[in-house]
Amino acid sequence: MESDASVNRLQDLVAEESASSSAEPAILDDGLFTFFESPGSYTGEDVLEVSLHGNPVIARHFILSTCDSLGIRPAHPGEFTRRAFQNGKLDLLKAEGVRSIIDARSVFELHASRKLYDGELTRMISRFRSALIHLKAETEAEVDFSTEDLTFETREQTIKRVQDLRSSISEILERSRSAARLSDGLQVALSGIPNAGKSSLLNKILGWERSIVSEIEGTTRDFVSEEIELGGLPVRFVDTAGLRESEDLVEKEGVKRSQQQMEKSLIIFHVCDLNREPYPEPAFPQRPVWHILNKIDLADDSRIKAWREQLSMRAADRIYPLSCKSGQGLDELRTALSQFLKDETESVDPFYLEERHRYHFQQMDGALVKLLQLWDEDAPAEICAMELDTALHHCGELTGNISTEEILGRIFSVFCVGK
Ligand SMILES: Nc1nc2c(ncn2[C@@H]2O[C@H](COP(=O)(O)OP(=O)(O)OP(=O)(O)O)[C@@H](O)[C@H]2O)c(=O)[nH]1
Ligand SMILES: [Mg+2]
Repeated sequence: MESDASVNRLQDLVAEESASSSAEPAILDDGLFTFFESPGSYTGEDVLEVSLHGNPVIARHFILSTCDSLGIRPAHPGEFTRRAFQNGKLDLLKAEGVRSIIDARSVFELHASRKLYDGELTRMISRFRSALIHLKAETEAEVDFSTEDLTFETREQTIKRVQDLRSSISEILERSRSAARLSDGLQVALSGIPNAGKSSLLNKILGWERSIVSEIEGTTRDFVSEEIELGGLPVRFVDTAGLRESEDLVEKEGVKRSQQQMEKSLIIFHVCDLNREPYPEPAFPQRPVWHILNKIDLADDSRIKAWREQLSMRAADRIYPLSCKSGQGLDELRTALSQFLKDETESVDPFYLEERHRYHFQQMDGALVKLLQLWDEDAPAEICAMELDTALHHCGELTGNISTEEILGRIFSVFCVGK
């Protein structure tokens, strides 16, 4: 809530309210009023924060109704951050960073979002902007002075500068693609014949009974998936229907879905039933396959050896004997998976871009491609300058220097209330 007058009136009204209602004790609760003076607050305006003891009755009857009578309304979703943006406390990219920090599902995503909030993208765009302004000034100079004054070498250097800009754009787009792949694509599919123990393994990994386990073959008919954080990364485990030939239409569909889930996964856990003689393994898509030799509690060493010999191992494949019943071997599997994911993601320097950012970067790049073409065709400098204007326009849209009401509304409406 804001404005000095409202704050003073609020304090008076709370005092009056307590004094006037003789049936109620004068003091109902203690609260804390924190005043943030403009421009030092988050929004840049005077802000009074009221901290109460979380009792909804007190909040509703004494604070919210008092606010209401003073004409102070509840905030819209994202209104505080929007005001901060409008008062120049943060740029649009930083405001979007606030949201992705709130939405981050893992430490990995938090780091990537932090870069947006800390202004890495803002700094990069500001470099793009100065380079574009520089190019524009030179192009305008061409309009004013004749081309004979400019040497061929200068044009070559300018082309190189545009090409450098294009490579920076493609690098940032690629980094954002890897970040998206990592947060969407860290999936592990649990596959294998019916009754091997896929659902038991899913439940053990999650630590709760997510999937139905039974001795009946074909218990899981559709896939069941759940996401957890492992080694700071979001990982989705998908328990699938047991792979077997079937005439049953529902089961056939389940097997088809299992295949699709395997295709989408980074690794496949092939769950084998050590209680049985080695049987031929199903055909897997080109992914690392970790053979989980389950039910070691029921198998002797010769059975484990027979299984090890029978499995066809490619370079990336591994074997983990374990028991979902006793829990033996599960920690080794968890540690190995965390390490594998860490190795997979370490080389990536992730950067989150929203769809909106990607769009403007692509438009900027498109304008630069056109500019190079126009130079190649010796087009008049005025026409070339127009492409630079387009690129500069998209730069401005990214940081929010140029933004329409509609775009701002869309960005801030997805925030939660109070942010
Ligand atoms: N002794 C022993 N039994 C196990 C182990 N893991 C699973 N089981 C049993 O094996 C049976 C099948 O387990 P599920 O987890 O339902 O197997 P599934 O692979 O999901 O089977 P479908 O859903 O039919 O494809 C159940 O009776 C489990 O209790 C284990 O490590 N040791
Ligand atoms: Mg199952």
